[in-house]
Amino acid sequence: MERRDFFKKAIVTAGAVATGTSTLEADGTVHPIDNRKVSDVAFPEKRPLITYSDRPPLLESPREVFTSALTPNDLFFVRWHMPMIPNYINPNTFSISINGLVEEDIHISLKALKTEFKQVELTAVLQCGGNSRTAFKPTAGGIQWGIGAMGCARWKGVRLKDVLKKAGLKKEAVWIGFNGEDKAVYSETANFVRELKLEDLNDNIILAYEMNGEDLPYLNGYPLRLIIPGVYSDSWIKMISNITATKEKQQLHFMEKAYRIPDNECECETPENLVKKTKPIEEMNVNSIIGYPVTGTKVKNDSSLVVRGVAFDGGHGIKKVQISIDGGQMWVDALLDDGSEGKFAYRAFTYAFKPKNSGKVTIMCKATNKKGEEQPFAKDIKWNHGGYKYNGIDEVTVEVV
Ligand SMILES: Nc1nc2c(c(=O)[nH]1)N[C@H]1C(S)=C(S)[C@@H](COP(=O)(O)O)O[C@H]1N2
Ligand SMILES: [Mo]
Repeated sequence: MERRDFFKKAIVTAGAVATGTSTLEADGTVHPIDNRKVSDVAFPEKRPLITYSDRPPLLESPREVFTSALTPNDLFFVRWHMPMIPNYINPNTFSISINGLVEEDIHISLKALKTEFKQVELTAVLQCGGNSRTAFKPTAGGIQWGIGAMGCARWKGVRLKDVLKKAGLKKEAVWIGFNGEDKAVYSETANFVRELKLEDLNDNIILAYEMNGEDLPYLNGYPLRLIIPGVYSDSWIKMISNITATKEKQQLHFMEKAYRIPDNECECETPENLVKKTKPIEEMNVNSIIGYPVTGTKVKNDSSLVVRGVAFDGGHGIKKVQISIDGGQMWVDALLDDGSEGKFAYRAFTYAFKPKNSGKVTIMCKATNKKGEEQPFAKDIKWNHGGYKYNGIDEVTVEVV
């Protein structure tokens, strides 16, 4: 499909897509980080999602999505920084350029990427560093995401390493910069450019053109994006058009100012005492989310309720997920899926029980990874000004009737 006039189409299809998806509508019952509703309108290739902005598109997946190890493309969250996103990409002429400290400046077409390089596939969680930011008190700067600025997909593409090899990196190259097709409105404003240190390059970093067996959705970076398993997605450049090798670190707004946390043991600070020395957010910490039931669900007394959710970390692997229905005093192991999607993927979990009393019951889930790291209680989460890396124990409250 040629993505012609993408945003024009958005306006036409919006109304049509919105009807018939009522199962995903939030019920409006309030949980501190769970009180938002899906929009009445949808973007092309997307079902209605929680919408923070339509230019640039900022769309969050509702909680109900997190019951399986793979997130459907049309329910996958969307985050762009720049309002100027091309509304037309021609896959027949699209190419990516590689320049800077390379033997030869080259362009590689999408077709050449798909046919002349080794194709690889892996499953990985894509999570914004600011996921669940709204749980930080006092309010931290940035989009007030609930729990749904994340998703997990099977990505297919080529190794970044192989593409760089084709251009021939010069010995002096230390940094690799990535630029997408999106642009700031004013030329003085920084574009969304990110860098990787060459020494951090590994076989799992890929340029992907497929997501869950289909072309990337336009809003998730069609036709090509970077995948860096295990780390927060701020460097997973979408609609990638250029790769530049340099010796010196470029002084980039989105590297030096944004997406950084205090460089101290607790990675924390207070609004009164902001920490000057900062570091990039990088590796994802251990986390888990309940997808079903959602807060406000009515469940029958003494009949079986199956709690479902997902757990993940930065690639060490999930050891266990535990459930508590007594406010976090007693914890019982949930059942984990077989883990066949690999160490960078969600582990889906289930836990069945029969509520024994009517009234409100709060269900909590807590993941522990193979390094022994476990999620802290929400009240013990330490603050940082950007509201990054939240991984407090998740909870939903149901009504037993
Ligand atoms: N070109 C481009 N790539 C980008 C961004 C962007 O603004 N422009 N945002 C990054 C951030 S911060 C996130 S969280 C992810 C979001 O990916 P998604 O929209 O596919 O969910 O894309 C990353 N890649
Ligand atoms: Mo992000």
